[in-house]
Amino acid sequence: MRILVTGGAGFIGSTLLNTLVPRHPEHQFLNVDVLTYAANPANLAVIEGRENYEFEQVDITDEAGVRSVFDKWRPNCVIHLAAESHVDRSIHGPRAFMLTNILGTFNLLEAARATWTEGEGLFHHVSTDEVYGSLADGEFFSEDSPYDPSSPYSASKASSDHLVRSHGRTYNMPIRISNCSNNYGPMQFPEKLIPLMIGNLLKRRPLPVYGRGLNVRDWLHVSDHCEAIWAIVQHGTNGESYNVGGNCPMRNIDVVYTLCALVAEATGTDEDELRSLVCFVEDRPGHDLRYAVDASKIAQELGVVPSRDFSDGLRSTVQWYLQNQEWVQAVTDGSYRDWIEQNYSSRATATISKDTSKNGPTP
Ligand code: NAD
Ligand code: TDX
Repeated sequence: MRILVTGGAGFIGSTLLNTLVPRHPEHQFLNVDVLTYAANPANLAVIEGRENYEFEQVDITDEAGVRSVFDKWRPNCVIHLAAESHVDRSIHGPRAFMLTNILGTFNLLEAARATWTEGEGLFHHVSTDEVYGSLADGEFFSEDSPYDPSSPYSASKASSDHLVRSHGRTYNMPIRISNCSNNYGPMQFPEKLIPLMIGNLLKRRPLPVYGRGLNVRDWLHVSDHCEAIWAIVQHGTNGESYNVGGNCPMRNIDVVYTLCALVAEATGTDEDELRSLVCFVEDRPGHDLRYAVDASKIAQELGVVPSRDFSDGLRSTVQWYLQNQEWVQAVTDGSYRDWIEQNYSSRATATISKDTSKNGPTP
C-alpha cells in the first residue's frame, strides 16, 4: 500500500508511524503535516531516513496543496489524524478547529475522490468518542449512539465524521471511521491532563483540576489505539465505524491521585506532599461529565482488545517523562520549535503557558 498519514508529527500520528514504518517495509508511508505547535519532529527521529518513509509539510486547509500531494504521490490509503485536538484551545479560538478539522477533512476527501476511481482506495478517519456528548452513570457509547457534541472541538470532529460518511454513501468511497477515547502515553503534548500533571508534579507546582474533578474519561494507551487503527485499516468493513476504548472509565481526581502515587514511588517523595498540590479551579465551559466506550464491536469483529492495563501503562508513562526530561524541557521552553523554524516554515509557535498552575494552559 501507499499510505498517506496526516498529522504524523503529532502525539498519536508519530506513535503510529514509529510502529508501522519499521514493521511494514512492504508499505510506503507519507507523513503530511503542517507542523503546528502540537507537532514535534523529534518524535519521529527513529524512522527518519527509512526508505519507506517520507515527509511533506502541507496544510490540509490548502486545497491546491492537498491536491498536489495526491497527484504526485498517488496514495491508495489515507489514515487521517491531522486535527486541532485540544478542547480548551477550541473554547478560546474555535476558528482553527473549523478550518482544519472540517475544511481540511473535506479537502482530503475531495482529493481522494479525484484520484481514485469509484470503489477504489481506503480513507480511514481517526475520530473521537467526544462526538457522542456526555453520558449518565452506567451508560456506554455504542456506534449507534446519537451525535451530541458539546465543545467546538467535538462539534468540528462530529462534522468531519459526517463528511467522511457522506463521501462513502454518495460517491461509493471506501471509508472507515474510528471513535476513540482519551489516549495517554509518551510524547503527548503537555497541555493534556496526564502529561501536564506529571510535569507539574515533578516541579512541585499546583495541579489544576477542573470543577470538583468528578468528570469521567475512559483511558487507553496510545499504542493500543494505534494497533486498533491498523486492525481497522487491514480487516475492517467499508462504511463502518468502530468505537475504540480502554474499558477504563476513571474520575479525573482519581487519575491525578494515581499520578501522585506513581511520581512519589518513582522519585522517593512523600505522596501526601504531592497530593496537597491539587487545587480545584474553575470548570471548563461545556465540560462533558462522563465518557465511557462500549468497544465490543471491534473486539468481536476484529479481535482488538486493549493490551495494556491502565496502572502499568501509567507507571511506564511516568517513567518515560522522568527519563526524557530533555524532551519535556524543549517542549516547555519552546526550543523544540528551533529545528522546525530552521528547516521548515512554522505555522504556529505557541508553547504551553508559563503559568499552567491555576487555569491550565493558556491557548
Ligand atoms: P495532536 O494535536 O498531538 O497532533 C495533531 C497533528 O496534526 C500535529 O502534528 C499538527 O501539526 C497536525 N495538524 C494540525 N493542523 C493541521 C493542518 N491544518 N494541516 C496539516 N497538519 C495539521 O493530536 P493527537 O492527540 O495526536 O490526535 C490525533 C487525532 O486523533 C486527532 O484527529 C484527534 O481528534 C484524534 N483523537 C485524539 C485522542 C486523544 O486522546 N489525543 C483521542 C481520540 C481521537
Ligand atoms: O488542566 C486540566 N485539568 C483538568 O481537570 C486539563 C488540561 C484537563 N482537565 C480535565 C478535563 C477533562 O475532563 O481532564 C480531562 C481530560 O482533559 P484533556 O486531557 O484536555 O482531554 P479531553 O478534553 O478529555 O480530550 C482528549 O480526549 C479526547 C483529547 O484532547 C481529544 O483530542 C480527544 O478527542
